[in-house]
Amino acid sequence: MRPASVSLSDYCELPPEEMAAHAASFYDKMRRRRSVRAFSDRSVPRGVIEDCLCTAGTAPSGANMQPWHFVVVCDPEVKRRIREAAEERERAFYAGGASQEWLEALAPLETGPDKSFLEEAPCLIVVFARPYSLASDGGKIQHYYVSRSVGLATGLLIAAIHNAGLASLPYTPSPMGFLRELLGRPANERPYLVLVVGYPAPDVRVPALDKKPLSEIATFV
Ligand code: IYR
Repeated sequence: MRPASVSLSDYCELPPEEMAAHAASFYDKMRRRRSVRAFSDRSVPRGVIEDCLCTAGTAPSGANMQPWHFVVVCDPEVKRRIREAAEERERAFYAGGASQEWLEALAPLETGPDKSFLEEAPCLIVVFARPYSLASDGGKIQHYYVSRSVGLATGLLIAAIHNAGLASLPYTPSPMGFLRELLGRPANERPYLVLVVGYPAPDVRVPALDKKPLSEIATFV
């Protein structure tokens, strides 16, 4: 039998200067992360992706239900089908499905219906949320705070991919229900986001965007 609780033996306190150095160097690493929309076709090591997914799986979740599932797509034919279906939806989005206000907000990103990165990138990690799971007797087990939990896991995944020296793009076709059918996923899974992963294309450019300063994103009480 597993014990109900164990000691916090993995916790490691750092002396204040080391703590400050760790915090600063992690920030320095993370502030260099950029979403890219053009990838090289070089393949990525499967073991690296597996470790990054394990990192994602360490995320906290409502009642520790871990309501996520990650489908890693490297097969060129499946990537082609995802691109085709996504571009069909994007054409409708850019041709009037999206409000004028939304399109104006997107303008600085210079996005459009062409999603060639879905085929170029070596690896698409399709993140699914599981609102419930099924017990062995077929009964539904409710999950809690599902989208918050999956968001936390996805954030860790993005950080892990960046930490490994790979680039990513969080991509959300709208609507994205087609991913469930296309990937043959069960009824208790909802597509959440596609994380496009690979090496950036050699000549890639990214929008000149700034992050808000600390004074705008935080208030100390
Ligand atoms: N899914 C579209 C639109 C889009 C929406 C948001 I919010 C973005 O931050 C970026 C794009 C697309 O990928 O083009």
